[in-house]
Amino acid sequence: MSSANDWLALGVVGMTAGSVILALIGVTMRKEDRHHVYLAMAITLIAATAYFAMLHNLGDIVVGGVTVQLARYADWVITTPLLLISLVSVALPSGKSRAKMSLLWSLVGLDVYMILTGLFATLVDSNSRWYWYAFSCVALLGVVYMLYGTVMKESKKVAGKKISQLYMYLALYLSVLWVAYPVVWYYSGVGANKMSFAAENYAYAVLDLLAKVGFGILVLVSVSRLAASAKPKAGESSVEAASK
Ligand code: RET
Repeated sequence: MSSANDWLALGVVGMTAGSVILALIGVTMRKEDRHHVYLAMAITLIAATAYFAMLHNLGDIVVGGVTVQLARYADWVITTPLLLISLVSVALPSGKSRAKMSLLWSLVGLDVYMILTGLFATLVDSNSRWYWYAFSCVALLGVVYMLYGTVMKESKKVAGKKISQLYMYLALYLSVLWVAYPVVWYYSGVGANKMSFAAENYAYAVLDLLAKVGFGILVLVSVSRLAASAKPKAGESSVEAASK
């Protein structure tokens, strides 16, 4: 395996197989917890179609001699907010946190800004691209800061130790992976151009699979464990039960 198309095909197969795995875990879960499954599957199914588009060069454009895959940014602008919603739905049980919606929308706003400024950095064919890159990186730092600061504080306050600890592990997993994206971008053809197109596609495919399928499995398995230990009542979600 070495060409970009091989890695894009891996993306299609991995995201599709990942969706099936998430569904299989999902059928073993309580119906009160299934919203976690639908969100996780929406993320992997959207990515599967984005990889399908990229495999067929749909949305590919050339900027300064370098191929840019617009389908990647279309995928990210939809799925990264969904990933944040998935994370926050573990941190803050609904009905308990008054701050939940404003925290969520601030995170989503910052995140969309991060992807759009990253897209501008990719489209601008001059050195000013590095300003857009810097704006995007600052937004990523803002997202990470909010996850460890405001959201963590609120989670400790309304959801207790068990949930806020689980949230911390999930946030750590997510942020370590997310920080690797600008590093790949930096070395790729649109950045410092020290990486081949195939290597760029390999790196993004591996990161995307870990950030979407890996993260989804982690969330579903964690919520299933809560269901076993927290003894939720009928109609009550396991996160809610565990946050008493
Ligand atoms: C770009 C380039 C500009 C600088 C920054 C970036 C960040 C991208 C991120 C993407 C995350 C994608 C995920 C996909 C899931 O599968 C746009 C690469 C900061 C953080 C999690």
